[in-house]
Amino acid sequence: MIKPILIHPDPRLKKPCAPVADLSDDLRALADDMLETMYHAPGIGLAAPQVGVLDRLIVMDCVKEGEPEPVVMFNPEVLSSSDDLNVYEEGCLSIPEQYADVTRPAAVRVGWIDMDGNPQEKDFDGLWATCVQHEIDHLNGKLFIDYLGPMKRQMITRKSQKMKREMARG
Ligand code: K1U
Ligand code: ZN
Repeated sequence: MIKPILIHPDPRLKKPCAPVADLSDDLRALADDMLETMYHAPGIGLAAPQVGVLDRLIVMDCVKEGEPEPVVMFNPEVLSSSDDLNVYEEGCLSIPEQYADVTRPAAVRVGWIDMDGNPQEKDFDGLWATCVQHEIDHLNGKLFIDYLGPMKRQMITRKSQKMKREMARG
């Protein structure tokens, strides 16, 4: 089922999310719904707070062409980060049509719990590294605009607020 995506500003996008204690069928169904919502948007990632659920769950698929590679992560954690940095012009499904350069570590090692409840660890680079950091930020109530200066952040917030009002009017 495709879920509505919250649009910034929304207090639920600023709250830290709770770790998932037990993997239930409801949480697995939520992960499936989030993947469907992400592909429909379309996007390359989605975090549970973006659909109003304050649990530590993200989904991603950064493959641009060919076979899809959906990834579901419960309780994802950055275990280590490279010293070298990468700049990418990021967007966010919760801040429609706004983009800005964000600098982040170019590569990260991430640990998480998979759909079967098994612990996983993997190194990510390129777009996958940017995306997984963006999604984990969502779980900590942080948006990509929080990396920008106050003027640019305020300008994007005003545009997003306007877009949100227009979308509500239909
Ligand atoms: O978390 C989100 O809001 C999803 C976001 C993820 C992201 C994008 C860019 C850099 C870091 C993280 C998006 O998916 S925005 C849409 C997007 O990037 C895209 C849409 C269609 C095709 C390709 C990319
Ligand atoms: Zn986002």
